Amino acid sequence: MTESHQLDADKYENDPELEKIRKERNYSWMDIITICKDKLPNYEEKIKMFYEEHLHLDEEIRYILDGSGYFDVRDAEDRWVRISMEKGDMITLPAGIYHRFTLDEQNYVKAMRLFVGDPVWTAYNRPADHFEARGQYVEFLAQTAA
Ligand code: KMT
Ligand code: NI
Repeated sequence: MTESHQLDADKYENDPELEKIRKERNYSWMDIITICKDKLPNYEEKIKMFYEEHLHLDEEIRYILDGSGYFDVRDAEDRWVRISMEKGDMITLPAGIYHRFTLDEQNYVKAMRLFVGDPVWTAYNRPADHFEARGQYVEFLAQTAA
C-alpha cells in the first residue's frame, strides 16, 4: 500500500542510498519544506489543508529530515491507519490513496519533498472517486486482497 525506507537524515546532502532511490524511482525533483509557525507562510491555512482527507494524481514522497508528524492513510476497509514519521523516515504514498498529514506536539517538521518530474501539488479532497488514479489504486487494492 505505502512504501517506506529508513535513511540517515544527517547526511541527506551526500547520501548514496538516497541517490540510489532517486535514480531507481525517477525522483528527479526535490525541495525542502519546513513546517512550523514561524517559517511557513500561511501556516494555519496550510496545516488545515494538509489535514483534510485528499488524494493526488501522482505519488506523494516525503523524507523527514528533522522533527516529526503523522501521515494518516485509509486501509483497504477504509479505516484510518496512523503512520508516525520521524527523522530518517521516507514514505511513498501511491497516487489515488486517501490520506492526510498532521504535526504532533513538537509542531515542527523539516521534510524533503520528492517528485517524478515537475511537481503538481493539487490535492483533491474526498470525495474524488472519479479520477483514473483513484480507480487504478482501488483496483490495485482489490488485487492485493485477493
Ligand atoms: C503534504 O503534502 O502533506 C505536505 O507537504 C506536508 C507534509 S510534509 C511531511
Ligand atoms: Ni497529500
